[in-house]
Amino acid sequence: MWRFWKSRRAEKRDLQRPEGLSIYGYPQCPFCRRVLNSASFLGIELPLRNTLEDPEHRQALQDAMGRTTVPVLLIEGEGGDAKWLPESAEIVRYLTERFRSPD
Ligand SMILES: N[C@@H](CCC(=O)N[C@@H](CS)C(=O)NCC(=O)O)C(=O)O
Repeated sequence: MWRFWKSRRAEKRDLQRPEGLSIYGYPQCPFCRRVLNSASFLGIELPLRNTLEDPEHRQALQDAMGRTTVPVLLIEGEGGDAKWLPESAEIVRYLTERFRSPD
């Protein structure tokens, strides 16, 4: 299992980049890493909007959530609607339900 996980991470080419999903957070945050690792395990790569390095991302998060706690998954729909999903466990649950391959 570990080897498989590592190889999926290494093979960036194989990772899908789903439209309309991005993660607000930063790599030093363990909860963010948990989400990014789960995404990688599921075979997807999410753009990271780094709230430590980019004041615009931090401000966007503050405006949307009223706070800057990370990680938060931004889910943007085709019609321009946006849903902000906080809490690493909830984000992992959402990604797993959406991207888990059928057994
Ligand atoms: N229960 C949250 C905890 C998230 C959390 O504590 N994030 C830290 C960074 S690792 C944070 O954003 N702290 C700053 C703040 O809450 O404003 C989760 O699982 O996502």
